[in-house]
Amino acid sequence: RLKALKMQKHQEVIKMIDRDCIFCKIVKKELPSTLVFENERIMVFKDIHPAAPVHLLIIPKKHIPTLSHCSEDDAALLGEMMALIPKLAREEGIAVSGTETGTPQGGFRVVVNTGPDGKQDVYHMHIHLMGGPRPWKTPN
Ligand code: DGP
Repeated sequence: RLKALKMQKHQEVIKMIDRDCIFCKIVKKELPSTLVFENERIMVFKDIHPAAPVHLLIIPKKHIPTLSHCSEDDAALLGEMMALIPKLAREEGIAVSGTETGTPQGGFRVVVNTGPDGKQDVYHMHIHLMGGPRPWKTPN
């Protein structure tokens, strides 16, 4: 029964896939990516054009075009994506340390480019996690 339920969920996810979306193809593993984390709802992989020493993309498996298309119904998914960041940051060696002593070190930026004015290029919603020692490439 649990297996049937899981299959049904899987079918629902598949139905939501946009055939021409490159990130959907990464989700389906039709395109390769350097995978960092995956569960039933989320994938994390390395950006092919890194703007910082560490540059990861955190994406929902279901096709959501932009953050502007999200609603309260997506709060749990967005929260789960955001809550992954501290763990990813520790694993990638970019977590903030030293706040207790007054000399913080490390750190990162979290960016969600949204729509043309937000300079979004790939219309499958994603969170950029960028970090590592400066300097970085200048952002647009
Ligand atoms: P944005 O401009 O916010 O839509 O960012 C899209 C990012 O996705 C950009 O930094 C480059 C990255 N990207 C585009 N195509 C691919 C791909 O096929 N694989 C990977 N790993 N990253 C990609």
